[in-house]
Amino acid sequence: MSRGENSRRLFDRARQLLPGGVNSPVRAFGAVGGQPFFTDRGEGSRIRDVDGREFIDYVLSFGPLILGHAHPQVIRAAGSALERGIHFGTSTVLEIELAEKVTALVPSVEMVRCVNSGTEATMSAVRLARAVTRRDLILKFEGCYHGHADAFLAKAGSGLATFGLPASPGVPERITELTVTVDFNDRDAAKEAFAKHGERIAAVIVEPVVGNSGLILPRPGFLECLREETRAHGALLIFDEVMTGFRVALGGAQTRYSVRPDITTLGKVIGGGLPVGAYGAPREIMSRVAPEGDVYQAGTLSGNPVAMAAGLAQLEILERDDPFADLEERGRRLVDGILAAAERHGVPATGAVVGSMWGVFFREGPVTNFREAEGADRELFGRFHRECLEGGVFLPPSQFEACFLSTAHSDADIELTLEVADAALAKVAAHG
Ligand code: KE4
Repeated sequence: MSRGENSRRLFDRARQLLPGGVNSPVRAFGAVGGQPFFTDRGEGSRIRDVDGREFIDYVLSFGPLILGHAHPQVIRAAGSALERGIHFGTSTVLEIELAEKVTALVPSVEMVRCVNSGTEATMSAVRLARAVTRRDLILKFEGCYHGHADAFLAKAGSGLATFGLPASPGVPERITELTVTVDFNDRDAAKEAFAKHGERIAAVIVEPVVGNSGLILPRPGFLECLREETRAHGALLIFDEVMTGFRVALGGAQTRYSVRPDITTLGKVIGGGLPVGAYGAPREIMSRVAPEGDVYQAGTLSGNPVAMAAGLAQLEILERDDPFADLEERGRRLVDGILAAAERHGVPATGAVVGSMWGVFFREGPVTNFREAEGADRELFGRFHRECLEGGVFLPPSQFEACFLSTAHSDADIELTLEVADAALAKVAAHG
């Protein structure tokens, strides 16, 4: 197996031109160590790097590629759109067709606006919620990631339900003072935040299943509590389904958990791997968005026909096949197999599965919020990640990321992955 010389040389070149050598921080493998690799091509459940090494891929571009890499129907759809021109600065029928598919599949969404990233979707959803409610405060949850807009780069204040502090230089304190952060799955904390700030809260924004702390499932009643509290205090409930949309069920987490948000944000799967985000809501809310309404939001390449075609092709296949039960069964086999191996090798571990998302924490379980996720053994996760990579399995390069499955992952892929994970755990356990 090549030692990754070509990736090493490319990374050295990249670091001269791109901050950290990457266009998104997680790709630099800072959380797991080792040499980040450059991918040459992807096919089905696998990717091949520039040194010819092949990996079974559980990152899948951090969610979008639920049908695996280079699915023939997705490639054909995008290629056909491409041959007719890349973008026109006018509308195309593909934008209507994608909107029809999203509104048909996501129960709470009657109208939708496409943008170019999940961050654009969530920042636009917050602006819309502030306009509709004429309030400024946002309530979010520790460990939930909603993209890199200033409002979201807030960490919890000193006391419970106090105003946020900047989580990054360059984010003004007066912006994060408008963001209150409490623990995910903590109903009392959410209720206290409403008791303290209720009449000023424009919206709650939440990942209904957290995929950005590792995978953390909502406790029974938690999402219902957010629905009740927002309704009681005249705030809006935003489900950030950029990751969970079309990943945990065909209609997203709101279908799986039977809780209807006021605004839904989407991304990843709906672009088929091309840059697409979206936000949607009932007509009375979305009609406030320009040019029908007065809430401004725009984007040069929003609704790009090539991206619309790729996303539509994925959604049509998901709607036809509804593969989520099968994906969840494979995820369950993966997690159960890894946990059994961890037990055999004396490594504390806990895990979760929902739809096509799965995850393992190296600590005693369960993990119900970000603080508990932080208690996992991240150094051990880093060694496990590197050993799996050596064995031909690519996991997300951070303990705080969810793992993904695609319809292209075969039973043989699952079996091989469990063999690699067992060997990796034997090595990390021996390392002490
Ligand atoms: P983007 O702006 O990266 O397209 O989407 C932001 C976003 C919003 N909401 C949720 C729930 C998300 O998971 C994301 C982005 N997810 C990360 C994965 N942890 C993207 C990977 C990356 O940052 O490179």
